[in-house]
Amino acid sequence: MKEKFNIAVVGATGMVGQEILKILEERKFPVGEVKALASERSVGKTVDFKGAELTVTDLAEESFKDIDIALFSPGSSVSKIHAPRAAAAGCIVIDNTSEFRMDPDVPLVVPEVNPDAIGDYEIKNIIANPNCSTIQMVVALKPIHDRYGIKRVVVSTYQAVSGAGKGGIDELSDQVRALFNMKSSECRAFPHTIAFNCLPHIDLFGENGYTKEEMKMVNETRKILGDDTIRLTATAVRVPVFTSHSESINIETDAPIEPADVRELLAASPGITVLDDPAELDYPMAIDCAEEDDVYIGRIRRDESVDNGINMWVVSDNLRKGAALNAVQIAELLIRDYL
Ligand code: NAP
Ligand code: 3JM
Repeated sequence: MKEKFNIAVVGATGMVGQEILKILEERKFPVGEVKALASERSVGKTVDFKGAELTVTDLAEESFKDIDIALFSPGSSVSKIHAPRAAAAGCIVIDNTSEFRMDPDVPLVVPEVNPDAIGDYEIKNIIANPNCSTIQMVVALKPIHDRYGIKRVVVSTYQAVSGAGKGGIDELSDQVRALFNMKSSECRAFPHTIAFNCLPHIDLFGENGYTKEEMKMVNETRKILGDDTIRLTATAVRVPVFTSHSESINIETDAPIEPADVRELLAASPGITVLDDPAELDYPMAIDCAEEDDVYIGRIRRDESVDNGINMWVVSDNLRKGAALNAVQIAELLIRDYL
């Protein structure tokens, strides 16, 4: 293994890019040169890394020269053009957008679930990071699928505004301030007022009546678990929370399933903390999971309406495990096992 790797962070001024820089530093990723890239709007700005300031540049022909790994989060239309360019220049791209996730030649990876898929990175030199809501769900589903066989999943999400980037965070805080001052508030990042509201609408609607966000959960889960037979239906809801997505997940299994066994199984599984003591009012909550790495699971209980069923509540920091941390974990496995 090389001792140090040159890294480019594309979208370095954004919510995900900022978190990537923080996590590379926290986890002591063996970095050589680190390049911060964003749009023309940010040229000349600086971002912090390891106590120093990196000057932001925009994407150019030579941006990826001598870069080993490029972590992309600039939005799907930008990744579509620039990720293949970076890959052609010889660097390995880990892309956070939805652009390449369903490409059969691009591995879609959650390290706790399907780490071996990384081995296919060489086909296109691109590895895709799943959607934030998919990641925390599959971390919870994988141990249950392996032991009991999952037949069907019904999931409803309660997604934080930071999932919509800087614009989402600004919109919630601006609207809360405006409403308290009895002023009208604008909607830019979201289709309706998000302050003191819930919007059953994330990303665009498709012809089947589902949103793209909901269909990402269906299709990505099947690809990551390598099982096209799992039936899954999702409702994705934006809620006025800054950080962490919460999910209510109902699972029907082939084999009989007991809540106490599931608690034990999940507590022993990688990347999961079980927090499930209703008598003590202990269950995962968005504000407690912010800035944490694990997927937190509680409210584990029998679904009394079917023979083999379980309900649970799954919460994780959408910018960390849901995006930046998962991407850096992929990079860690890549350098450990393949480079
Ligand atoms: P954000 O806070 O709005 O940041 C967007 C970033 O992209 C900024 O750094 C921005 O630079 C940069 N950018 C925009 N247009 C660009 C261009 N033409 N060329 C180069 N850079 C450009 O959004 P975010 O929350 O960080 O999310 C960014 C993307 O990551 C999303 O669009 C989504 O595709 C993906 N995402 C993935 C996950 C996941 O993997 N699970 C989760 C959340 C988001 P400026 O500051 O210069 O505008
Ligand atoms: C999370 O540019 C875009 O279309 C980005 C939309 C977006 C995505 C996506 O589709 O890549 C915003 C927030 C995601 C995601 O992780 O799927």
